Order: sequence, then C-alpha cells, then structure tokens
Amino acid sequence: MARIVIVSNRIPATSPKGPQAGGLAIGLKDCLKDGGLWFGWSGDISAQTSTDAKISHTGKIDVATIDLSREDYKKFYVGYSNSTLWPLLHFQPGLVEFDRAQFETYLSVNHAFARALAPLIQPSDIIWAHDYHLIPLACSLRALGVKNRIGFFLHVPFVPASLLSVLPRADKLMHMLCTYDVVGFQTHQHLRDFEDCVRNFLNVPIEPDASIGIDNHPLRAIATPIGIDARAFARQAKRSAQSRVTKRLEESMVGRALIIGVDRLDYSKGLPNRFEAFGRLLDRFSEHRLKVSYLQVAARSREDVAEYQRLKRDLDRRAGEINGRHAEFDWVPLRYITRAVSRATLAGFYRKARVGLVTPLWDGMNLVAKEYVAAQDPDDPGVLVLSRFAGAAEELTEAIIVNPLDSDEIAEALHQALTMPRAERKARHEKLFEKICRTTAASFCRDFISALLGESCGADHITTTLVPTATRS
Ligand code: GDG
Repeated sequence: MARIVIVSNRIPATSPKGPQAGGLAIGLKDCLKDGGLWFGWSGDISAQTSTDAKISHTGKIDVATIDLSREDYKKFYVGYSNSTLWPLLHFQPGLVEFDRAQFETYLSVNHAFARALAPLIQPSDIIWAHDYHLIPLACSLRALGVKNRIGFFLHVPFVPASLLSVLPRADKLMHMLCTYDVVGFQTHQHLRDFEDCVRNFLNVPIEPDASIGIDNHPLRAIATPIGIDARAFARQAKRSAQSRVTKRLEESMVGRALIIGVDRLDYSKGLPNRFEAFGRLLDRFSEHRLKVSYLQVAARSREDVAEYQRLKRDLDRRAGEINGRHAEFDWVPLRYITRAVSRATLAGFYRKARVGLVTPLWDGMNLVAKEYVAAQDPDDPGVLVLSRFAGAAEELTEAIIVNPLDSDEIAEALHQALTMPRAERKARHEKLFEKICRTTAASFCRDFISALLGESCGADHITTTLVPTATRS
C-alpha cells in the first residue's frame, strides 16, 4: 500500500502545549491512523530557513519539520499567505495587501519545503498538500524531479474569476495549482469557481473525460467536504456533559439558556456582526432579557497580523458596550473568552447550549457547525444558526440559515431558535446528525486518497474531471 505523505504549513503534533484552535488537524487525524509522514513548518524561527528536515516520531507517524527565518516567516506566513491570499479567498478584497517581494518569498519558501521534502520521498508514496500556503509546492517538487502523484486540498473557499483577477500574478498561481494531479475543494460552489478560473486565466476549454491536459498533464478537480468523526464526538460530548467544568458552567447559568459561539479570532468569522445581533436580540425581543447568556470562545489567532490585532480591539470594545448596556448585577449577557479551551471542554459546552451560533462572513466548511450538531442530546437538542456563506450550509440545510451581514436577521433567527418547540428541534437535529455521519473526516480522507490514486471512488460528490485540452502559453 502506498505511504501517505501529508504536507501542511503547521504540524499539529509539534504545536506548543495547550489546546489549539483550527480545523485542518481535526479533519486529517484519521488520514494517518495507519502511519505515514507529516511534513511542515516546525513553528520555530531560526537564523535561516532550513534545507534539511528534522525528523521525529509520534506513534506510527514520522514527523518532518523545517524552521523558517524571521524574514521568511514575515513575508511568507504573515505576508503573502495571511495578508494576501487569506483575505482574497474570504471575499475581502479591501483587506488584500500585495507586495511583490512577499510573493517571491512565498515561492521561495515553497521551494525550501520541496527541497527538504524531496529526499524523504519514496517511489511509491503519494503526496497530499494542504491549503493556500502551499499552492506552488507541486511545481517545486516537479522541478526537483519528484514523479509521485501529488494532490492538493484547499480548506478555505475558492473565488470566482472576477475576484481572483484582483490579485497580481493570479495567472501564475493558477498554473501552479494546475500542476497538481488532483485538486480538491470543500463545496460544489468552490469547484465551479475554480472551473471558472481555469477557463479565464488559463484560456483552455474544459472537456470532461478528454485525455490531454495542460502540458499533457490531466488534472482532476473534485469537491469533497471535510467532516468530523461525528459519533466519537457525540460520545465525548455525552461524557463531558458530566465533567466538573461543564457542571460549573451549568451552575453559573442558573437555568438560563446558553447560546454558544466557538471560533478562531478571525475577521472571516463575522464576530462583530454576531455581537451586534445578540445586542439586537436583547433590544427587540425583551422576553429574553435575563433569560439567556451568550458565550463566545474566540481563541486568539495570527496575532502578528495587524488586521487581527484591530479585530481583537474592536471585539473587546463591543463586548464591553453590550454588557455595559444590558447587564444586571446578577446577569452578564455576553461572556467572551479569547483563550483556547480544551476540546473535551468544548464538547460539553456545546451539549449544554440551546443555540449554536455560527455566522462566518465566508468559510470553506466550518467544523464548529458539525461539532455543535454532533454534541447535542438527540432527545432534547439545541438549534444550529448557520451562515449561508459557510461551506457547511451546502449540506446542513436543516439549520436556521442566515445572512451573516444582517444582524437583525440573526437576532430573529436567535429568537426563533430559543422558542422552537422540542418536536421541531428533534426533527431538524435528526436530519443534521444523519448528514454529519455521512460526510466525516474518514470519508473525506478516503475519497481524496482514492481520487489521488486514480481510482473511481464512487463518491457522489466527485463531480468533474477537469482536463484542459490546450497546452498553456
Ligand atoms: C479551516 C477553514 C475549514 C476553535 N476554538 C477552539 C478550538 N477550535 C476548533 C474547533 C474546530 C476548529 O478549531 C475550527 O475549525 P473551523 O472549520 O471552524 O475553522 P478554521 O480553523 O478556520 O479552519 C474552515 C477547516 O479549515 C477544515 O477544513 O472548515 O473553513 O477556515 O474544530 O472546535 N479547539 C479547542 N479550543 C478552542 O478554543 N480545543
């Protein structure tokens, strides 16, 4: 059997101690359960970006990492990855910064990844790269003579050609993306947008099932939603509901209903509008005053990026304002935590929450939505309020779907959720739970690997084989 080599910017096993917020590691846990190699940045800064990987072992997994120099960290990670690509791919062109030197560093760091990885590759390996940091990796590996199958999965959304055209050198990025053998997206919409960009930037027609691709290289693009191990998370939530920390939360609620939000502190997650919406719920539906508290866990993230520092200041201010306006001496309406909490604790908190509030402005999938559903007591479940712009909304249609820009609509959805009869809650939850058990972390990995091995995997969400028929100019 082929060995799987995962490449991602960060390696979960080498992250600093303490709980980590972030969806990629959750979705990939299953993939290496039988062993394999995981390659990425160590998270450490050194005098120079390393060219040789440090190897360690976690269970059956070999972990290979390199350090980055401070300058590469700034230009590759803080700069091009998180101040150019991240805002662009989350439909925030106003926040996109472009600096040609950062783009060059983005390419050179990908080349450094490839140089350190190539000597570790065995002939029968399959290589699976993850996310927007690594779009050029296949190009760099091919330039070094690596002949293995190489796939790429984009965890964040893809954008239509009209938006991608905002980006200088977008054509180069598209060429590099199309060097992979398989490119995967979370949703059908992202896949359609990718097709749109292939047509526009590469100027080649797409002919399903043709045999010649760009430079005689056939490319397969698929949509395969990431998921969680829903049944295991449900069991965890049931256990955690009895834990001391969950009991403490429950006691502190003194019978009030709990609304929960859990996100990395990121501007794509729609937190300012969400805070505003909660304020409007209390203004417009006064029956909920004193009867509900909203707990927002917003683990700090990418603190070296200026936009994230601004967001934190904005949320700190809004939280103070809402509580100042609405709180009573014995009631804090909004509880706001910017530290990460443990996953087991989160599971128990989700289960106690009457409403899961998930309103990103734009999101590849959003695993919090799936975790909230998985954690519910099927006999008395809570209600998911979900942004129509989360990839998860393509599947989770029994949630209350909202436009995350419309704080009044979110407030109305909260009111609907808080007053929803139990029978309706159960009916919605039953369908949602069935769906999250169908598209899981395991099915995600299985389907992508099958596509990468060139097998027909029979998954209905594999929709298109993109095979551009002209050679590129
Ligand atoms: C990217 C894409 C896509 C959050 N706070 C804490 C914590 N978390 C965990 C959640 C969840 C994960 O982090 C967040 O995953 P999301 O999917 O919601 O979002 P991103 O981190 O932006 O992930 C996203 C994902 O990749 C996977 O493809 O869905 O669209 O943006 O698991 O529970 N975990 C702990 N403490 C926290 O305080 N332990």
